[in-house]
Amino acid sequence: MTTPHPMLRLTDEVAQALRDRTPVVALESTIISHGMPYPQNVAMATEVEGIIREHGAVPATIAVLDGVPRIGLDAEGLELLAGDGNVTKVSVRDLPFVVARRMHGATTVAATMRLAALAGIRVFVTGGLGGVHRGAERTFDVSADLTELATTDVAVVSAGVKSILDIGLTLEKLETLGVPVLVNGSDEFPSFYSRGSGHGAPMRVDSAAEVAAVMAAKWGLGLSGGLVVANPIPEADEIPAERIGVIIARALDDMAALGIQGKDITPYLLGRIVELTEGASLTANIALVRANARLGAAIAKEYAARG
Ligand code: PSU
Ligand code: MN
Repeated sequence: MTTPHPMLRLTDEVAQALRDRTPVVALESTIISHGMPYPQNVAMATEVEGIIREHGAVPATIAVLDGVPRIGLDAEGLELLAGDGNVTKVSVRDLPFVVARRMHGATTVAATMRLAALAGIRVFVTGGLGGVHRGAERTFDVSADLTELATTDVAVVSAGVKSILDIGLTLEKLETLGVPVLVNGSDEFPSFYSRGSGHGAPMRVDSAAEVAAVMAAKWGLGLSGGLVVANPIPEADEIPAERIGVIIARALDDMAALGIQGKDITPYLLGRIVELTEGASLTANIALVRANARLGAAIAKEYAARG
């Protein structure tokens, strides 16, 4: 293990785990501050940390507090991110500014990957990835999550990407960037609320051990960068594609009418979908994060066991 970067602050639990080579799983914080309403967001964050511990790994929720990148948060830190409406959404381009200004920031997939890698963490669990937005040929709106996956050595477990994005273009971009896209236990790439998307799985795996083997092969060959591990939502929690499709179309129309742009797009759409489904989307979202936490802990254990 390399020594964690001096600008990071690790909790004792995470620092100890990294020294002992106990499996560690990183978690992002934009999903808490901008992805779900309060207080379900803090309940979800706390529960997911518990699931990771139950499955033999140490959780490290990542955020920036008072300008300090934190690897692992206590209950107070989680509450602050969940309840304070003024926490900034921080992707990679925002990190220097938020650190220099000593602000609080909730990290996206991209920024969380970067900080996790700096700390020496290789497995990261979230809900959904950012990607290529619909209409990107006009707006150029492609999430920095994709460019980060091209360069930073972290495996990211998600339930795929929401169809607020252009899933086909997102998969094309990941191919161009050389990012392996593994789908756990399915021949179809999942679309967050639904197990299918109409797009085939670029690569199928059926166990955490197989994922760990692909991670080891990739980095062993000197192929730097991340991996997408897409874990379809459990069947019992799925929202049928037709039903959520109508809701997403309506949310996109509402967004256009309000003229929302740039980094506010994803948080607006996530919030609007919760409103339009009267909370049903939130229940599904929490269920899929739980499932991802179980898979992520298992992958971290398998990867650690390879030595
Ligand atoms: N998609 C989701 N839930 C989320 C996000 C995306 O289904 O919470 C968050 C993640 O933090 C992701 C970020 O990294 O939104 C992407 O934002 P943007 O599209 O602005 O890059
Ligand atoms: Mn964007």
